[in-house]
Amino acid sequence: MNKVKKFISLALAATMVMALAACGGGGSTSGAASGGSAASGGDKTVYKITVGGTVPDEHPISQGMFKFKEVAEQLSGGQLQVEVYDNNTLGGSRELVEAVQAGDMQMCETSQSMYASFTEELMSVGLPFLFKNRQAAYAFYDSEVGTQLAEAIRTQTGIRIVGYFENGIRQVTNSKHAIVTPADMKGLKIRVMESPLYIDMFTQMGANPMPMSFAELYTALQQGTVDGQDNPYAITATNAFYEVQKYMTDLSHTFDITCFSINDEFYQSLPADLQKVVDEAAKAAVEVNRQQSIDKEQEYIKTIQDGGCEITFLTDEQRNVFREATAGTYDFFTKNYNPTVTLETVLAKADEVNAAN
Ligand code: EAX
Repeated sequence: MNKVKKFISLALAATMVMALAACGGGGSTSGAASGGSAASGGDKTVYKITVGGTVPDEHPISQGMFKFKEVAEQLSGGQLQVEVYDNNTLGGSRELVEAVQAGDMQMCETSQSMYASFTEELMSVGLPFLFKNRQAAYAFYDSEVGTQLAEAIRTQTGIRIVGYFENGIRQVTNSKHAIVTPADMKGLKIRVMESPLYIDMFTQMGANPMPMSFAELYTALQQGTVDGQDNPYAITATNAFYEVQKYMTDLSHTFDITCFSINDEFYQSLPADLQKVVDEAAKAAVEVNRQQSIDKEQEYIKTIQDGGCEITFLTDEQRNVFREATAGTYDFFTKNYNPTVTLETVLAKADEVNAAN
């Protein structure tokens, strides 16, 4: 309730700033661009951008968003004013995507899996063991297929993806025992993201998946409402899930992409030069996010281990047993979904980037 109220008052504040700026005919901020804004023709209207996120300040995704703020404000000479509210301050992933779609808020970051409630287009990228490593995944998203996916989402949802952040390679944790084979998953209540694909994947592995908002996850683990969860090292470390989980398995079942998104109507309403600033700032944000994700991985692993959570690193053969166990998730996808960016397109590109990386 509190969060909702806070969110509404923030959204209203953002609307008021825009309205005032529009009425005032610009020139209202001393930091307005000098000489750089060709397309806005000297119009110094200030646009406020509220960005909502799901992870703590120190996480590479939030660090990317802080970079976005810095670059966007600097390149726009203050015409873009960006406020970042990370760590679920404005709501969980679902609320954030809904608010951006409704235009109540301008931007957000959430896992791609959250888009399953809005469109089928991005679901296939959540299929198990699709990418060989993070470099292959980056190459996939930075290819024409990544662009096609973003375009399909934009036309279907009104949400424009301006950057593909690394959320990370997902690993499984639980409080009961080490997981080495799918048999070890039996009877474990594992919280999964609110996507039918993840529910199916964990069912195929033998677990009892429970979809739940990420915002409720720490408490659910602490209170034993669920036995386990899956998230990349970065999240398990920065959200301190190791405090309430004893075992982790480096399963690497998915590489999860986080969409850095903007309400498309808002984006289109910006003068062309400011649209370009948004694009450039998002690019800088993605660079920071990906570099930090790589640089800090070992540190996160150590934090988790030092925090008392034992990590099991699977051999390729052991991982292959999980790969075979979850092959049915591909059939589940084919039976239930028919996106315009077809599964064939996604799989062909995945094969290509896997071979090259
Ligand atoms: O956006 O829901 C999840 O487990 C995600 O990895 C998290 O929300 C980060």
